[in-house]
Amino acid sequence: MTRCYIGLGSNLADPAGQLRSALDRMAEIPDTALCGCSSFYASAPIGPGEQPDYVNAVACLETALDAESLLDALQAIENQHGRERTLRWGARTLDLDILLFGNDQIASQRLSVPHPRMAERNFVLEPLAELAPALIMPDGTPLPQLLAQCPANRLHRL
Ligand code: A4P
Ligand code: MG
Repeated sequence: MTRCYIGLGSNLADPAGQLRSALDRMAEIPDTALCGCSSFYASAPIGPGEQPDYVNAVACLETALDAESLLDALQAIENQHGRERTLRWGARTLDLDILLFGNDQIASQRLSVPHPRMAERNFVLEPLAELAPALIMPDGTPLPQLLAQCPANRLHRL
């Protein structure tokens, strides 16, 4: 089994409800167990134009799937939640990102893991630290060091 961390984000159509429903669906992914979820956080949007605030959280999964099969399952859940891919970093009903997949470092056509922008995003690092405060990144960097270096973006726990 591989322990992985999934970033959840939504800023459209009842964001907290989208996250709760996504967690229910994630608990049903085959050969996978949902082992925890952080608090939900409100965060200022990073991206183009005027957008509503996001609700963000991080969930922990234990899975026997490989990373691409897990991505397939997560993308199916995004699609069930009416996700439309129009503008990069545009507003969305549901975004599910694989932040970490065990200690793997993956650079394929479909996957970059660890998620390449997670170190700059307090809406990822703060909830991740709630679940795994002493986590060490695959490159050996301790999570508390990433948190200390992360730019401040408006964020509060809901
Ligand atoms: N992909 C590559 N690596 C991964 C990974 N580790 N996990 C590929 C998931 N997918 C990964 O994703 C585009 C493609 O990335 C996928 O087909 C997959 O093969 P997408 O979800 O369709 O597009 P996106 O999310 O708009 O693009 P991107 O670049 O992943 O965006 P980010 O970096 O996820 O940023 N502001 C706040 N406050 N909170 C947020 O949650 N999220 C974003 C999205 C922007 N601003 C935000 C937030
Ligand atoms: Mg995404």
